[in-house]
Amino acid sequence: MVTYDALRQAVIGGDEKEVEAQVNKALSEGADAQDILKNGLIAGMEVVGQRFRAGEMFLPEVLLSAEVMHKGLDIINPLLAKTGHKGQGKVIMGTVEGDIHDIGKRIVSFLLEGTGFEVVDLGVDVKADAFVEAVEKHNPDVLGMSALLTTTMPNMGKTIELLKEKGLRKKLKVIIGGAPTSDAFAKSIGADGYAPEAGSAVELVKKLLAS
Ligand code: B12
Repeated sequence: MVTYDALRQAVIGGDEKEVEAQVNKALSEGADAQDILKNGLIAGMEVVGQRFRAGEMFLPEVLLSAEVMHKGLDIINPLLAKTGHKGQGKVIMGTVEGDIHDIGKRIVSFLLEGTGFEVVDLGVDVKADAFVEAVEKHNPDVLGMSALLTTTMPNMGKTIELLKEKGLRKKLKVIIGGAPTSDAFAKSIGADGYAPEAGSAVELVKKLLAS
């Protein structure tokens, strides 16, 4: 059986070469790409999140861990696509205008991809009209918006209003997240759902698409 201890430690320690070596080792031992993502890369990042909240890790270390996790994901991404895992639906993700925080949004995107969703990540500082253009272009099942600043949260509502204006709102589900947002805020702007972290974000998307 493949174990992911060393891979998790390499993510936590921000060791790029070791992450790549451990991902390749797991693959050569026959591990499933989705398993590597969930039990190695994301599990390592979860520890980073816990340590960061506890004040045991600092920002530059968190950023480094997120970066090396991405390197590991680059190796398995083509395999996730190849195994036909992408059939669950399409999700557009982005951080709203004025906001460049993307660590949490990327984790949500990784986890959705690892669970079989096709994710179009628009990046950070995404204006309402750019979200709407992307919806017109990609025709997603779900639009996910992230905001980490209280000053940029209102831009989520702006996007929803613009979707309504263009007659697109009913064609998709809209979900939001990011530390300052909440269930009550989601309701107040007319979003379909809110999730506090990446695991529950995946559950939320599945639930919304099943309803
Ligand atoms: C890292 C960080 C940065 C980095 C961002 C790097 C990057 N590439 O993302 C840098 C240094 C660039 C930065 C800059 C700034 N930051 Co900053 N930053 C943070 C910090 C320390 C951590 C955020 C983070 O990554 N958390 C870890 C991730 C994993 O958690 P998360 O983002 O919450 O995501 C999880 C959930 O929220 C959820 N989720 C997230 N998105 C979504 C989306 C959907 C659809 C769903 C369903 C779920 C979901 O799932 C994720 C995974 O579980 C926070 C403090 C904190 N404790 O939150 C401050 C913080 C957010 N920053 C803050 C500020 C003020 C700023 C600056 C304005 C500072 C300045 N004066 O320049 C700038 C703003 C720049 C801008 N225009 O955006 C404040 C915001 C205060 C407020 N109330 O608005 C905070 C809270 C710090 C503080 N206590 O003052 N920052």
